[in-house]
Amino acid sequence: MLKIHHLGMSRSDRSIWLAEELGLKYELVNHTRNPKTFRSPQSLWDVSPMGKAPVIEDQGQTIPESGAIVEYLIDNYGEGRLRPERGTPAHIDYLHWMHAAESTLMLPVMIDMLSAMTAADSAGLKGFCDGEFKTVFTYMNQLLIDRDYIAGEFSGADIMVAFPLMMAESPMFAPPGQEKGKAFIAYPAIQAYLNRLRARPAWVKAEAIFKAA
Ligand SMILES: N[C@@H](CCC(=O)N[C@@H](CS)C(=O)NCC(=O)O)C(=O)O
Repeated sequence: MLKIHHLGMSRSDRSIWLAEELGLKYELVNHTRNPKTFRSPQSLWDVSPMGKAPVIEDQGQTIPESGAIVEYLIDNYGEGRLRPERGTPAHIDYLHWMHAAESTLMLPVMIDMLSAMTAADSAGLKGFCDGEFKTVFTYMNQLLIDRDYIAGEFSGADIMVAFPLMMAESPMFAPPGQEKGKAFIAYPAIQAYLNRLRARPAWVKAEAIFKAA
């Protein structure tokens, strides 16, 4: 059976949410962060080559990296669901956002978070993050005025982009010109999109699972 290794407050939320969207049977294995360093415990290093969450085990294979896991589960168990048809513009959007989620979108979120956590903030870093937030949020907001989901229909790309967007909503962040915890006041289409995602039954179920873990 599919095994999902979960670390609290981590990208492994994506794997659980996707498994719920696809109606997959899986075993959840919980790992607890070191309370002082917030890093992975040895138990996760024992299964994950770089000690990172998420990681899954399926059919004798160990698969790390949340984007790879999302693509693997959809390719193998999606039966055509959660992925636009290849050769269509929607499929290009799907690939774009599947990969932008952990790069263009996640980079300023991570820098901002690490700056706050380590008190290593600087005007240069803040200027970089603010510019990146403005670029990516403005573009996403524009796209989401005309579509309900980031590649048209709901897909794995939404599961990927939701995580950094939800991180940016955290009270730790204050993207350009906004109060902390109110990241999307100036981007109402993104806010409406997050509300739509949070109303999905599979999200509601997954959120209860990873909060209880
Ligand atoms: N790009 C990777 C990032 C993996 C990653 O950094 N995971 C974090 C949790 S979100 C982690 O395992 N942190 C604990 C540690 O590095 O010790 C992915 O998307 O899977």
